[in-house]
Amino acid sequence: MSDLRTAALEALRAQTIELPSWAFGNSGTRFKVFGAPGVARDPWEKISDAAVVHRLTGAAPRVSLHIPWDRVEDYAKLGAHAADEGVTIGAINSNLFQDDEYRLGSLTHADKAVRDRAIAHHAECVEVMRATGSTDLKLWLPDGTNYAGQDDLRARQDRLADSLQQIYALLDPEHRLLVEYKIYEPYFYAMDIPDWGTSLVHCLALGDQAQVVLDTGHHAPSTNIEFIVMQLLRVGRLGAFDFNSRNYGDDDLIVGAADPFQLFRIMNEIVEADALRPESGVNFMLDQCHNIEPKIPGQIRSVTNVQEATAKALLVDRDALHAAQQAGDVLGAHAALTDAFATDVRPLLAELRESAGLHPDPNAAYAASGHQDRLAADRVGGTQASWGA
Ligand code: PSV
Ligand code: MN
Repeated sequence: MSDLRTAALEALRAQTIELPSWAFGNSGTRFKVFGAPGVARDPWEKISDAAVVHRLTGAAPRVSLHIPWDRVEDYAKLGAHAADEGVTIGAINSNLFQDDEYRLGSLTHADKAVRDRAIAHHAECVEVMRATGSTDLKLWLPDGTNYAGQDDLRARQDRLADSLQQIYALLDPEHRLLVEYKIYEPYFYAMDIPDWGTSLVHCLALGDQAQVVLDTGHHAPSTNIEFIVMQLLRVGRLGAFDFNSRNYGDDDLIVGAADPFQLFRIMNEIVEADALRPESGVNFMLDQCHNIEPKIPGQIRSVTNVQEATAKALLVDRDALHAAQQAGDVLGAHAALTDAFATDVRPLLAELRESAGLHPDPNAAYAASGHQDRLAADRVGGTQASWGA
C-alpha cells in the first residue's frame, strides 16, 4: 500500500486541471442570471481570479478562453497578464451559437456564405492562439434541427465535414482541434454532432491533430461515460474533458458533486490506460457555471473534487484487480475498485499540498482569506462579466 501511496503522490504532483474563464462571470438559466458582489468585469479580472485558484491549489495553471466573450484588443498583452499572474492561456473556445445568422446552422448551414463566416471565426480563434501561446482550438457545434424532415441529415454531415476540413487547415503543426459533442440543445430533434461516434468519425477524417472532447454533461441519462473514455483512449483520440456534474440535462454543476463514483470510474479508466501523465495529451478541463454559489470557491472545490477522484483511482490495487479479473472473481474485482473509492484521500492530498508549500485545505484557506470581501469592496462599478455576454 505504501508503494501505491508514493506513486499516487508523484502522479498527483504532475496533474493539472484547466479552468474556464466563464466560470468567473455571472451565469444562470434561461429564467434568471444572478449577479454577485465582486464578480470579474472583464477577461483580465477573470484570469486574475483563475490565478487565485491556482495559487491555492497548485493544480490549475491554465485558463480556457471563450471568443467572443473574452475578446480584447491585445491578446499578447492578455497572455502576458496571465503569465504575470502565474498561469497560461489554455484552450480557445469558439462560439457558433449566438448569431442570428446561425438560426438554421453554422458549419452545416445550407448557405455557403454563412458557413464561410463560421469558418472565418475560427481563423480569428487561431490568431488568438498564436498571440497567447494556446495550442488547443475547441469547437462545440451547436448546429442541429428541431423537426424530422427539416433538413437533409446527410447533407448537413457533408457540409460539416467540408467546413471542419477548412478549419483544420488553419492549424499550425503544434495546434490541436478538439471536437466536442452533445446529445441535445439548443436543438431537440437531431444535433449534428450528437455523440462521441460522430465526433470521432470527423476527427479520423481530419487527421492526427483532431481529437474528441468529452463533456460529462452531454450524454443521455445512464450513459456509461467511462466506457466512452476507455474507447477513445484505446484509439488515441481522447483530447480533453469538459468536467462538470449533471442531474438532469447539461446542468454544468460542480464536477464530482452529483455522482462522485462516476467521476472515480472515469479517472479509473484514465489511470488504467496510463493517461494521467501530461504527455498523454488529455487536457482535464472544467466547463462549469456557478449560478448560485460564489465563483472562486466553486472552482477551488471543483479542482479538489477532481484531485480526490484521481487520488482514489491511483490507490486502486491494480495487481489485485487484474488478478481477480483474470480469475473471474467478480466480487473480488469489484471490491478492488470500491475499496479504493471508500478511502479517505484527504490526508494524502493534504500531504501533497504541504510538500508543495501550500495550505493543506485550499477550500478552508480561501474561506478564511477575506479575499471575497476584498473583491466585493474593490470591484465597484463597471459591468460584470456574464455567460453569453
Ligand atoms: C456547450 O454546452 C458547452 O459545453 C461548450 O463547451 C461550450 O463552449 C460551453 O458549453 C459554454 O459554456
Ligand atoms: Mn463543454
